[in-house]
Amino acid sequence: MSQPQPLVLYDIPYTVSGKACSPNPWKARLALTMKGIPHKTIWVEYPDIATVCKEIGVKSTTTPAAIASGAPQYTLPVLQDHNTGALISDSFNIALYLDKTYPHTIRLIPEGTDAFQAMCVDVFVEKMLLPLALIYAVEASESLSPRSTEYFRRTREAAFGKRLEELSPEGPVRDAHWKQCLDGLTVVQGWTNENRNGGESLYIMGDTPSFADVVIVSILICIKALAGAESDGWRVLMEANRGHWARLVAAFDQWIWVDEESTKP
Ligand SMILES: N[C@@H](CCC(=O)N[C@@H](CS)C(=O)NCC(=O)O)C(=O)O
Repeated sequence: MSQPQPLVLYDIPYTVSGKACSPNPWKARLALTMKGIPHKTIWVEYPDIATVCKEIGVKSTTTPAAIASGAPQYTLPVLQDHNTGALISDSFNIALYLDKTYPHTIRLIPEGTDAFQAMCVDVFVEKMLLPLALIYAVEASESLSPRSTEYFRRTREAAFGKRLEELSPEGPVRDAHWKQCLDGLTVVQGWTNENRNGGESLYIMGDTPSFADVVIVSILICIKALAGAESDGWRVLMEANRGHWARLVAAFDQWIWVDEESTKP
């Protein structure tokens, strides 16, 4: 029998330490590290994503922007499994695939929770990712290669109809974004504590981590990389809800690593 081959994760290179700083690819990366599945990374610059996806023949994904424009949208992460021939786009689909194909490892989407987990993805985007993406849009664009910076700025400014600097200027607008994010986190923690009848619960599903927690941790660790561990923003997030999110990130620490020797695009 031939040796199992490492899976291949397509991700976007940032200039931050460890290179990985994109929340959606991080969801797939954490899914792989939590399951202990050997993998390597192919790094793809933003303007090359569509070309690479078409070349390897992966399906386009849908995003709100894609639905609005009607154009097919190609996004990362993409996962390629040479052991089975599978080629999958969309982080949720990747988690489903890994659960099905590698069942003797942590299950990310426990039996019967597909709808709940999918709902969590959407709710967390609205409650915390969107305000944080606005607050950190400039830092995100400046943490890419020059080609990707130009692409990121051009596409995001076209989508929002504003310069990145105008999305969350310091003052009342930025304060409102922080309030939206922190209020959102408080609501999510309240739901989590329903597991203990109002007492402290670390994971959305109680005792075991699942994809819903992966979504939150992926967003948080990107903010840490963009803003810096010493930044006020990171401190605010880690102190929120009496350190709940700091405890969640600490619990995931064992799985937060990047295979730095990975393949070039
Ligand atoms: N629903 C997809 C969304 C993926 C997504 O939006 N990825 C972004 C990077 S975080 C991307 O590849 N964008 C491509 C572009 O902006 O052209 C998933 O969960 O994987």
